[in-house]
Amino acid sequence: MWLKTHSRFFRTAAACMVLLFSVSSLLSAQEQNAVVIDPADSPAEIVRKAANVVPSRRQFDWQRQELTAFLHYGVNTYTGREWGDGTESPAVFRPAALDADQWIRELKAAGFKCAILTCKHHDGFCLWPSAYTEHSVKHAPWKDGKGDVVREVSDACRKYGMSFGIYLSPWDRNSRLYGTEAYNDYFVKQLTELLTQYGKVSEVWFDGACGEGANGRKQEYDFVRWYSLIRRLQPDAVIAVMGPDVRWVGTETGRGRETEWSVVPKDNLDPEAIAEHSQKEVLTAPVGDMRGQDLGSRKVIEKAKSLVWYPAEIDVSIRPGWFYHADQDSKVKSPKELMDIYFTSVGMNGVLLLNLPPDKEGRLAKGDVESLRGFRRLYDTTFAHNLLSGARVRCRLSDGKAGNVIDGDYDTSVRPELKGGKAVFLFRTKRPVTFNVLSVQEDIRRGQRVEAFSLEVKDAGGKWKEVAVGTTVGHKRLLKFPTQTAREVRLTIGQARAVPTFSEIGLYRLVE
Ligand code: FUL
Repeated sequence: MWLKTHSRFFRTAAACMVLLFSVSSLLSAQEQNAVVIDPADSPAEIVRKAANVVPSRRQFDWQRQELTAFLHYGVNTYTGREWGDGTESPAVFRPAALDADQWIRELKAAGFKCAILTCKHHDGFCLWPSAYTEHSVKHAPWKDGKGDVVREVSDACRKYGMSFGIYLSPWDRNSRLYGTEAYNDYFVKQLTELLTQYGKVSEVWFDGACGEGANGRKQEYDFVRWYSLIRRLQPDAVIAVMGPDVRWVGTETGRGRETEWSVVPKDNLDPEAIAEHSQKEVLTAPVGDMRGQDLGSRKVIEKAKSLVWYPAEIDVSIRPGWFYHADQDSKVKSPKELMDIYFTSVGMNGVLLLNLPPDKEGRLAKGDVESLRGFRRLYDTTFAHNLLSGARVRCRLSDGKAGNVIDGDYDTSVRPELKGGKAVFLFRTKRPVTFNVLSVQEDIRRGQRVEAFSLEVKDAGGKWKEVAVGTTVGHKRLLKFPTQTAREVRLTIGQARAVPTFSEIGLYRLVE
């Protein structure tokens, strides 16, 4: 089923691609998240350019959230399907005790920063009373047709200080307009409702699926128009997946890449457009298959025509399906599995988008809530205290104070001096510490630069022993290794594209 989803995603994404356009919203010089590669650029110049591509403000804010949630909810919750066909009667939508407050309260308590609701999935049923279709909650028995799930979720997000995001499926198997130019107008009207009537929206998630509509026709999506509408109405919102700001990691397993570059080639960018509007943002829809293992190595960027900051989002469901199915109650991922996913998503320079599907009653099911709470307990026990805090830190620095990397504050950082392309941080703790996790964070506002690093501990005989190696770091890289006890550890940056800026370095103990 999921493989099918993937292949459909890419077949249809390819068919629905939009090439390029530029909009006039200004980026400051420091916020340049795209660069043109000149055919005459030497490999060293290309590496230098890559090292200086940085996230836009909205991409940076998005990345710092680390944990975001998906809420798949709609007629499928009641029909037991994953993809509705658009013929479902609104009468099936009858939650007995819809409690959006509970969804958001639990997510907040688990450390999540944003919730993205499927306002409309492929079946076309709208969870808000859209003025432009009858296929919505306004014809559902729930609250006598006066209900609005989007309102309840966005209000709850505001109440708990969470960001709110929308999933609006371009593929609509209900609308009779689908497959005609009028559908793009319809989509713009629906987007406008969602972007203007529910307060701040921080993420807009576009799926690549572009199947046939009720009349057997396919739609050519007007992504260009949608993007510019979003930029105008919600300029801080990132546009994800079939969007220019956030890239789909390429799996739905919760696993990113060991080597995850946020700076990748985007060859559909028009170099002239970037050069001409060098202070302006250039937007594109994603092109091609970005599921490969190597998206941004030196070998790959050398062949690029342009490079952009395009970070990975890792979407995965807490259950086998995206929507709630009672027969999957025994297949909810355990706290340990969620913790593993944290390591392979956030810990691999990505943002986790974990799906929690509300059940037929309209609540997060007991098992899901228990797992979520268990995950949080495990997270807190592991990461509450950096075992390096209070340690003596030695490093040849070009900027900042060495202690900045262990002060728990992402905003204070250091830049080591690179000697022969390498840098070493030496930590000496007051007492021996026992750990099995290394956490390293670059301040990505200064670019993503580390290409290789390793961790060594000094053993009882005074010998250095390597315990972990990694490649890229980016916003966060977590490495697990066999438990060590030591007082002296050293982190070596073996290769970097330019002088990296480190925000935080930590050692932790994960008890599984
Ligand atoms: C896919 C959709 O087809 C699934 O139903 C789900 O919404 C997932 C997040 O994206 O492409």
